[in-house]
Amino acid sequence: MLKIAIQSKGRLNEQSLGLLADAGISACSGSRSLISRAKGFPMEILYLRDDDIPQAVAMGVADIGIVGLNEVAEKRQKVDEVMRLGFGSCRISIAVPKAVDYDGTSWLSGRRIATSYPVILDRFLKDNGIDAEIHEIAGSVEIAPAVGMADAIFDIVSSGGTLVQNGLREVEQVFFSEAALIATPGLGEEKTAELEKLKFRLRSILTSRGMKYLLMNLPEAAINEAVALLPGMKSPTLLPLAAPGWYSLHAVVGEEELWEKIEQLKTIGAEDILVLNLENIVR
Ligand code: PRT
Ligand code: ZN
Repeated sequence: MLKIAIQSKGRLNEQSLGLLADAGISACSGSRSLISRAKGFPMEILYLRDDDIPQAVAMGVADIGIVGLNEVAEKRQKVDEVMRLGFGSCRISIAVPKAVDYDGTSWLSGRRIATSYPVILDRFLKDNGIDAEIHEIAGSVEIAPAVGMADAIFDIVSSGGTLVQNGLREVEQVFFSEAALIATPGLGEEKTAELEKLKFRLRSILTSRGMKYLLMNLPEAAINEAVALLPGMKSPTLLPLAAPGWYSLHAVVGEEELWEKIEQLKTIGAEDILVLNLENIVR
């Protein structure tokens, strides 16, 4: 039976459990203990700090895990990256006090940089031939320049709000991260087969996220134009309505183009347009 490690609490916990739930896999209620048996898939769920997940998976304590790629890169453990999961997106960047006249990476030479990601920072500095002092701290990295502990920081940025609040400016985006499914290298035959089943479910969920199901009534004369606007997965579905000369048209559309398509469809005569959430796309 597969054992999956997920973050016990923190930013990735809810979305990891949400993704599993969408795939029909739920954690047994009330079990926020270290380990629980899942329902809906033969799997055990191990709750860990995110820092510990790469090592747990590398050692085979857990067969698979959901964790940020930043932790995978920082911990330098041997794990396979199975699938990117599209949430927990962030970057690790160098930021300096707003007033600093930053003129490129050479400014960093001889400076002190505070971070919780010394390994990724060290690689960036070496790649750029910069000799700077890495000051490793566990948390509240963003206050280090204000209290005189560092000249710059290297920390996770998402919206950028925390940097602004602390009078800092992002100057180098170094590492781009998102949550990923990782696995112990060389899983046995049985576990590899179980992982394939899990990947199949997750792929269908991830494909359907960001897609909407559109339904509308359409006059016969507008069919050709509507089909050209909505290529769909093969082509849109057309069903005749009881009213002569009218059809019901169904199609799947990406969220980012949804409103543009709706406006175009209205222009060619579509009426009563319904937009529905898509739960799953199985291919
Ligand atoms: O207790 P445990 O060790 O498990 O958790 P943790 O406190 O180490 O990590 P947690 O829960 O904060 O983050 C888990 C993972 O979420 C990270 O490793 C990243 O992969 C991902 N992630 C995505 C983020 C962010 N976005 C994020 N914004 N992790 C941290 N932040 C913090 C950042 O450190 C900074 O303080 O949010 C602040 C910046 O956010 P903005 O939006 O103001 O720029
Ligand atoms: Zn952590």
